[in-house]
Amino acid sequence: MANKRGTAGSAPFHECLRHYSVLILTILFFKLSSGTEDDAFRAGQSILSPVAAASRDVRYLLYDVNPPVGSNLRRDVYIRMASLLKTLRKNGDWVLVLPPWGHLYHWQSPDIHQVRIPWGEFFSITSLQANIPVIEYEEFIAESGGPFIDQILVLQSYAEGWRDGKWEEKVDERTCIEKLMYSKDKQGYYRGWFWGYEETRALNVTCLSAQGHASTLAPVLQNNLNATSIMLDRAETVLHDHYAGKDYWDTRRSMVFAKHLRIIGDEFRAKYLNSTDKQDQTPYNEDWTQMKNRLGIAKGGPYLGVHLRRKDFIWGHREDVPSLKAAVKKIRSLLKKHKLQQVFVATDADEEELAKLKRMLPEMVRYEPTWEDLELLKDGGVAIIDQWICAHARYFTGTSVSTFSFRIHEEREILGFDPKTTYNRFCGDDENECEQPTHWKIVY
Ligand SMILES: Nc1nc2c(ncn2[C@@H]2O[C@H](COP(=O)(O)OP(=O)(O)OP(=O)(O)O)[C@@H](O)[C@H]2O)c(=O)[nH]1
Ligand SMILES: *[C@@H]1O[C@H](CO)[C@@H](O)[C@H](O)[C@H]1NC(C)=O
Ligand SMILES: *[C@@H]1O[C@H](CO)[C@@H](O)[C@H](O)[C@H]1NC(C)=O
Ligand SMILES: *[C@@H]1O[C@H](CO)[C@@H](O)[C@H](O)[C@H]1NC(C)=O
Repeated sequence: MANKRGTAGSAPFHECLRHYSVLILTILFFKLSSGTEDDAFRAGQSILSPVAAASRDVRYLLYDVNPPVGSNLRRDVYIRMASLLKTLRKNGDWVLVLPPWGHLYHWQSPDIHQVRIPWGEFFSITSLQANIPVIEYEEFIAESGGPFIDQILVLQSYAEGWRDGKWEEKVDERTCIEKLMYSKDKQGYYRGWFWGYEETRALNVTCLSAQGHASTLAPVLQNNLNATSIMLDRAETVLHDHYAGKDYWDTRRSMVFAKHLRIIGDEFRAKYLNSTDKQDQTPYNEDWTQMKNRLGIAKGGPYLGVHLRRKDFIWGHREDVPSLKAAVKKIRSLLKKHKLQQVFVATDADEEELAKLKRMLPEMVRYEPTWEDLELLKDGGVAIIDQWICAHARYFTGTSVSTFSFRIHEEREILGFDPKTTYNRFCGDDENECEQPTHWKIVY
């Protein structure tokens, strides 16, 4: 299933190139071959793909992040890698391989299989491809000749820190500071965590100290001519080329949620929140390149959207996160202020806190999937549906420095909401200066 979906979404960017190579090869083959058409066909099948791939000279960029990194920060790292890929493509035919989802700390629903999840389950692959050429990992295995990665570069900081406290951009091959998460097998290949694909091996692993923007890595990758496929591990180490610039927003806009998740979110809005794009003035274009909603045009559905991040955010006793009681008080005051009757709550609260919240705020609306829905959508899909519904609310308030809330801000920016209705957060009970989130204005 996963494989089929991935293959169906093959990159239009390199598709024409590939056809071009096939054409040349076919011509070449018929020139050289003196056999019958049947022979030619059979022989052609066996020689075509490796030669075609070689003639195309494609190079693959793979990446992964530190395992504890949550899904919403992973979405941010994708944007950094997309920038790097754009830089690399100025000098070669590079393709980004999407790291399968899975094994995430926060995805705790029991008894459901949550590894080797292709990006197509959460995002629209054709939308991503309208920004940069991307392929799913299984497509990479199929077209690159097997589950082998030529070179892994583990990104790390500099052992000596910043010299003289002066920050500069630099990249150097260095000995590994931490113990490698990869080990050699009997054949001399490197084994490790490759998104749950146990048969994947790497031919070489080295460490790279890097400090700076993603694109500072480009020369290192370009000059490593022996490696067709290069994986950057700990990719979160490098910074955005230009945070919130045009390139950032182009990539962010291309990260369109998978259609089935948007449909479920829209049906929920219509059924429980009296919210439709037409009434709410939140027109959506399937083609993100054609979507440009002026800020302020979106009205949003007649409900308050809330993201209430709990779990580890309260275990650490952070002073910028409210108690449930204070959060409910704030919700009630916002409902009154904005003359809204309904509140949609997205939260990762545990059973105990959820029961408490239900007692204090019995009228709240939540998206609660059945077990069957959950098995199909996974924790990642449910989180996206929560975000989608929050993104369509007339007024939204989130949790301080939660990347989950940040991604909702961006979605609302894309939909064209007045920033006043978006960049809001709960304050901690005893927080003196409750600084509100920054408005990162969309750039087209
Ligand atoms: N369905 C749902 N899941 C949530 C919600 N809030 C948090 N989660 C889950 O918890 C994870 C939170 O981690 P992140 O996505 O990284 O966002 P974050 O809030 O910045 O958390 P950290 O990265 O741990 O600092 C999400 O990916 C979800 O899996 C919510 O409101 N609804
Ligand atoms: C491994 O990669 C490093 C860095 O690119 C290179 O110097 C070294 O020769 C490679 N080793 C092998 C066995 O290919
Ligand atoms: C690339 O491979 C060739 C032959 O396999 C080898 O001689 C050369 O040292 C390699 N270069 C690098 C940078 O690893
Ligand atoms: C739904 O919203 C529309 C206007 O947006 C309103 O006319 C209608 O009465 C609402 N329906 C309910 C059931 O609240």
